[in-house]
Amino acid sequence: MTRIQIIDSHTGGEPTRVVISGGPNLGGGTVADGLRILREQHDRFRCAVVNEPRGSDVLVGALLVEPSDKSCVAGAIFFNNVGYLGMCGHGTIGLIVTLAHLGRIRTGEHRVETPVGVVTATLNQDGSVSVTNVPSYRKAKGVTINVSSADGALGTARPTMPITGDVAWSGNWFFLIEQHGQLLEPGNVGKLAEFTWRVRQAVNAQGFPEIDHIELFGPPVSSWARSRNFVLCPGKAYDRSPCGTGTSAKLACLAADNKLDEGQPWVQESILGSLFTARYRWLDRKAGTIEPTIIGTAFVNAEATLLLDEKDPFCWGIHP
Ligand code: PYC
Repeated sequence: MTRIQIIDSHTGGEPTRVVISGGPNLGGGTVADGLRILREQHDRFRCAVVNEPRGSDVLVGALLVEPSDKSCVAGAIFFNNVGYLGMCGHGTIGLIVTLAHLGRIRTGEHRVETPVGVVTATLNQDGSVSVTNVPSYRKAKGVTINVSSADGALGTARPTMPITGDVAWSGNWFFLIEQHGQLLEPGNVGKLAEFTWRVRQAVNAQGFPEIDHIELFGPPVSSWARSRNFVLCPGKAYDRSPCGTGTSAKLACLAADNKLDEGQPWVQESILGSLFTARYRWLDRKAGTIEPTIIGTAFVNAEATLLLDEKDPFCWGIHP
């Protein structure tokens, strides 16, 4: 019987499962090397931790590993129901609150090594966490793709509609859309997931195979917020939080369009109404590269040990 010790939390409704012990040996190199070994040699571990019957499509895992950069308090590899993330904003907030829960860190600044670089997370006095993300930028503005329509008569070519968005990097790849004709309401998440999945297929097929997240924007409900979003994650689940990397990507686009000044707050509302406050500083104005900081709150909601019994036919999870 293999035992895996976990701590669950949620950040604005989006769950994070931190694996604190029982993970595979990843060789002791950089966290980027560790991700490669985990993906190539131990992918069933990812599946066992986050997929059914122990998890669900929406769960994001964070495997705590030894950082190669000794200025870091921890290394983290983030993963989901279908694969791995470069960075995860809500997951880093959950990880920091989990480390504090374990008594491993106190309030103040902590560095975390991720596969795409070191991020800085500050556990604030009020319990919130500020995450300064990896350098972020907009790669392409106003990209128009042809998205197939949901319905089409059987046996006929499906009609398509043009959708325009921006492509940005913020630790993951995003396609960000302002004009989409969709209602961003919790009761509409099924339709939104279906629409954004078709967008993802189109944008991947039409020149951007690397894009793994699709983000829609609309008017907020909260008077504090500047915008509401809906973010489709790579495995078809939607982000319950405003998405840390998605909000970073939004800031990169706002900065590039001169729509938000350096240091000014941007409050991003999720489809559920949870909020992140974000700011950026320019790293290279000419190249359009920013350093985003996202502030959010997480709550620990479970401490558990996962049991992996090889006799169990679903010991290594149910593959989607
Ligand atoms: O907060 O960056 C994020 C994130 C990515 C996927 C789910 N959450």
